[in-house]
Amino acid sequence: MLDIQKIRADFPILTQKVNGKPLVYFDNGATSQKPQIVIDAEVRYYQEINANIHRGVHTLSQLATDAYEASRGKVKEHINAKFAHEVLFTSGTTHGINLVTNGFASILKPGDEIIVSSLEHHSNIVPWQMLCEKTGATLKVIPMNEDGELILEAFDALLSENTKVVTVNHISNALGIINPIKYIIEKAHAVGAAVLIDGAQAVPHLKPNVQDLDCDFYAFSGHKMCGPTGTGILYGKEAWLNKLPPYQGGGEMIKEVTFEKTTYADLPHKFEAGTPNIAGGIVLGTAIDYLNNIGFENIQQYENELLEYATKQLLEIEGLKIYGTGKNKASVVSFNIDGIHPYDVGSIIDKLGIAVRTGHHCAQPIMNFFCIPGTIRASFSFYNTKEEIDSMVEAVKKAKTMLS
Ligand code: 7TS
Repeated sequence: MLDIQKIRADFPILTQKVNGKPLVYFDNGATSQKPQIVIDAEVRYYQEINANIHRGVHTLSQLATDAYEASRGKVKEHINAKFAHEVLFTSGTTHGINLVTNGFASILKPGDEIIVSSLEHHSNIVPWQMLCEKTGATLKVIPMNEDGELILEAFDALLSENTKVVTVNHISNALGIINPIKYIIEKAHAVGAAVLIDGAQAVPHLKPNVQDLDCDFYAFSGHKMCGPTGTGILYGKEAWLNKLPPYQGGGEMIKEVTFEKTTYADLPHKFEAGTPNIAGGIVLGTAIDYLNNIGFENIQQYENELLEYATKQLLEIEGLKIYGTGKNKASVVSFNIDGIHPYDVGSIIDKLGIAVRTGHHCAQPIMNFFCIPGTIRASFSFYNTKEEIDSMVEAVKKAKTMLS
């Protein structure tokens, strides 16, 4: 059992008032809040060891380098990667995906096929479309059903020897559906395709085990898991990272530079050109420790309770429809009220201190599928409470009355 009040005390922002009302923060899918320990670690880095990494013999540079590499090691353990050099620091999921699509530009050719799912965030659609434009490869889409679940028979039918890459999110940001990625990875590998999993929405809720999943790439953002913005990780299997060309050229990613020829550094540095977000990378490790101390099993169990409670309370509102009714879900509720624009509900409940996201959630194809302009999305974290859900439900009822 989690002591939620004790956990909430770790998050200074949660005591804020917004528009004169206690903040109810249900926009965790967009970014999570940060515990004091993470904020302190960021300050401490600049107060005590700020220096550039991997380049100085001086003590501070060594301390900063050690802390940065220790954090890489922590991430390696956390996701159960085989080697620390399979863990690349990025600025976030978007960066990680673009690093991979850029690499595949030199591998794919016309006639090759890339399979994405209909549940993707734009950042796992657009880079693949750009890659298709560059290479002449074709994009195929796994369809979904009315519950927001991927249709696996249709996925099976899309697979062929032309399939070179399959990419899906672990958890859908717009609907909260947890995808059967193990099945997808196995099937994709059977035709020799590489698999990238977009784990942006998964890592706040669960601990991915990349070796057990056997995915080729797993991308996520630090800011959605209590870490700083501008941090992220791309896990890639060693063989793939060796095969892909570098993403950006610059300092730190080279072995030797002459005007005739440059040779590239070994992993992971080959993909880490320039001065990275050093503080962020270090503090991401602090955030991971924080979450592991709470325990992902505890987090999941509690968030499931919140999900069930919110779903039940919201469905008591007449005319309210939830999108993403599949069985396997994370703590996200996406909904609309009959005849009312989601933006109007979002604006009114914001005045009551309640932060939800409204709109297409960077997943326009999902909205097109349901023929809606967007949804109201409440995404819960382990620091949220049932009382906060009650406040949201009351606020939504008020908004409904005002707008009907
Ligand atoms: N993939 C998924 C599944 C996401 O939910 C997001 C961000 C991204 C990729 C991109 O992550 P970034 O850190 O590189 O921006 N999702 C959301 C969201 O649902 N609301 O705001 C951002």
